[in-house]
Amino acid sequence: MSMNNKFRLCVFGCFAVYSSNSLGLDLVGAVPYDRGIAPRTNEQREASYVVYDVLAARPDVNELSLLALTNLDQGNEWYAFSREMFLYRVKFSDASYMSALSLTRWPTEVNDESLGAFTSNYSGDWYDYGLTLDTWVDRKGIGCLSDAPLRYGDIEDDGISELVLMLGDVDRTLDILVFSPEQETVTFGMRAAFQDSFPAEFPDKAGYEYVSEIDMRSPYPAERIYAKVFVGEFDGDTETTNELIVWRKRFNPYPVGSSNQGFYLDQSSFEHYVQVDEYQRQATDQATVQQWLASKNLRWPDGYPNVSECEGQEGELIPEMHDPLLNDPDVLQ
Ligand SMILES: [Ca+2]
Ligand SMILES: [Ca+2]
Repeated sequence: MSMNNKFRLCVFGCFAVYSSNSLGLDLVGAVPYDRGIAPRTNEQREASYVVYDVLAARPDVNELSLLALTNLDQGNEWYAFSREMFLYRVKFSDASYMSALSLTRWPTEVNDESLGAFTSNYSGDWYDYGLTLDTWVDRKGIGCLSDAPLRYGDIEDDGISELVLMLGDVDRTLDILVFSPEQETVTFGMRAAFQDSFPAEFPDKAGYEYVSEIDMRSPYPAERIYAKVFVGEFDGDTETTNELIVWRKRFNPYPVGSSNQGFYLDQSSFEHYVQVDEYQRQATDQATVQQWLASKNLRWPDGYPNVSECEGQEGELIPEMHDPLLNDPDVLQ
């Protein structure tokens, strides 16, 4: 992530530039497998055919589920991402298959018990909370970020590019994964959003104006959980150059009969990560981490993801993550 207050995205090889008043990851979209509609260079076009043919020749690959590919604008190795959550690596020069990685949620986040309330629901395991990529016509992904699921960029400005995956199960979840080609592994992952919130059909019976999708008449209250990531030097230790702060918020609905409408902030979390091989959570206490953000005047809207890519909404703050209905002064400008 650069500090130049620019948000740059190139979803279809088009290098659109969105200005933003906040920090943003400088990411470029991969070349989509869209039958050649989006503009691309001759090299990208040729590589898309070569990679497709290499993968189609393998019985263990469903080439029809390929979504996008990139070589991170350098070199001979191309990465192709499939809807089935595989990241394939193919060498262009001799059309050779190199590897496949089945992507999962980041174990460091999943296994951190202190984050359970921020990354999953409590109303039962009624759908898969793994990685899913799904968009419906009437339920676009959060900020429409998962419309361009494979991107790349140098997130820490350390001269080495990473792949960044934006994976959403319609508007229920948004997971962000960082894959290091150098280390051949996922180095960071974050459940940026978990939403399960619908207006109750029978609020008096449910006890809440907003309830879980599991059953509109059920007593399960809605859940809205968001996370933002900040990149920079925070701890004053020049040995640790690649640092991340993750700021999470969990919102619960007010009960029926409350004088307030909408949601209230139930819990927050401030985590400090330092890259060793992958990013590792530090023991830094949360008040200190919160103070680091405050001392740099970094606010909730500054954290990534922040800017919507939905049609007609481009460059605006993602509405769900900055919603007045959350009754939280942090999430507003
Ligand atoms: Ca980097
Ligand atoms: Ca440091």
